[in-house]
Amino acid sequence: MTFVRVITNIIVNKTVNNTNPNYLENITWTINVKNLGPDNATNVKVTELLPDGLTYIKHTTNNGTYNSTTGLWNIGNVNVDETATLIIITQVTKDSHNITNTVNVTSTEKDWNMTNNVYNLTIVPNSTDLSIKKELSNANPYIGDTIT
Ligand SMILES: [Ca+2]
Repeated sequence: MTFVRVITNIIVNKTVNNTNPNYLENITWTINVKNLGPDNATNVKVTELLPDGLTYIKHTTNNGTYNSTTGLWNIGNVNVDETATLIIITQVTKDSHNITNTVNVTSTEKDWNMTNNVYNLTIVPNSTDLSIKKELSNANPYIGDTIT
């Protein structure tokens, strides 16, 4: 009598359409989860909790449901060579600080390679320092003064 052990290799990755956005700009995150096998995966769950500085706007997915409050993307089954995609649009609500967005994936089956189950992506928003403050020729103008 032998037991056949079910083994999968789920991988997750993430891209963003702009790693150097402006303050209050909307940016689009794309998260892909793929099953490299050899077996099908069930109860696949992804944690994609938006960090401070990213405000949720909307999302779409081809598989499962995403809850922006809990950050849980509940995919369910991912068969071998299938890819599930989640696209999230966020607004950048923090400037001058790096923002790291982490995602990780789990499944019921044993994943023989856990190193590709987590993906971090960091964006660097532009500073909102108003250049006009720095470039005023006269920082304390009087009424009638000409400021260049
Ligand atoms: Ca894996």
